[in-house]
Amino acid sequence: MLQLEFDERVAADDRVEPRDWMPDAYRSTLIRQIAQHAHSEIIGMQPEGNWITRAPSLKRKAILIAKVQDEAGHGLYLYSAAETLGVDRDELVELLLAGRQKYSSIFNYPTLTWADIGAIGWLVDGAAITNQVPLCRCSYGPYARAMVRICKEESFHQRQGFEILYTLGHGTPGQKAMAQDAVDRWWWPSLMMFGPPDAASTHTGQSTAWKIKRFGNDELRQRFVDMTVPQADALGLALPDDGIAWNAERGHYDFTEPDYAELTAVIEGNGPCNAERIAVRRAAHEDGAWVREAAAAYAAKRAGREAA
Ligand code: BYC
Repeated sequence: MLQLEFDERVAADDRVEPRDWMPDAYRSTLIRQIAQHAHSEIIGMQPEGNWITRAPSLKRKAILIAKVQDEAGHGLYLYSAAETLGVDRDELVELLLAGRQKYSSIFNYPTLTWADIGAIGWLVDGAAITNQVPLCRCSYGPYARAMVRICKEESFHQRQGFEILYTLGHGTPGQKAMAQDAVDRWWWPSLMMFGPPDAASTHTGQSTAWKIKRFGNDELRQRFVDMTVPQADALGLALPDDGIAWNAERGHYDFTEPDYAELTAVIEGNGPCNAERIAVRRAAHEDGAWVREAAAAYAAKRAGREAA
């Protein structure tokens, strides 16, 4: 009976809310995906945060600080959405630090030059928007609602990345070369963000049936390529794939698939920056212990005052 109500709700595109009955596997796959997503936002602050002190002007610095703060905010909405499923944020952070929950592969690559900040905004946030706009229609209400605000902010992030690359691309030959180098390095990892091909994906079938994911990994990757190729033309930068060509029959751009063996290696912890990212996060968590203790002491004192 409960299962039937749940199935009907999903079939009717109604939202599942925290107090509604849901299958255990639906709950656990949501916790897995939302936690991974939250961890990605928080770890994702590192590659860009590394450039706050080196941004080339006060205006660029202020914009980058705002962007990195937005990512922290996204992490908080997502941890809150995960908590509505009965898990604790502390528990999720411990799982991340113990290497038992994942975060996006993309944040295990280094940011070598200022142009990387442009490439992250343009390509990484562009891929994120492509993946996340459909999540605004996810069957689980709190996740879907969190995604609405996140996507609005990601659109601004993508635009600022485009603008950085446009400026560099129309600057000196050295600046243009720096922009091209960043695009060359971030293109393939950005394609990998969408996950393995559907044929090799563990969760896509069930997650799309439950309307957690609205589309498979391959369809979203294709959408991203279709959106990005004309933008690269507008930037005057090349995408590092000779296989990109308009296919009139399919109505899409053909492109070369990324190296999925590299994706697997990065997911398994063997990317260029995996160890550094987790070490920095662990240190930040330990450094922040006094804030959590002070907040807990304040809450206990307040609760005591209210009870008196
Ligand atoms: N990286 O069956 P599949 C951002 C894992 S933050 C790492 O297709 P699923 C931003 C996958 O988890 C961007 N792991 O899985 C922040 C699974 O392993 P488990 C983050 C990956 O869940 C700051 C296994 O491989 N976005 O935008 O159906 C600055 C098999 O995959 C990856 C999100 O998290 C990967 N790339 O689909 C700027 C969006 N790909 O869990 C920007 C929400 C796959 O069985 N998440 N895996 O151990 C999703 O949409 C989906 O979870 C995915 C994967 C499409 C990522």
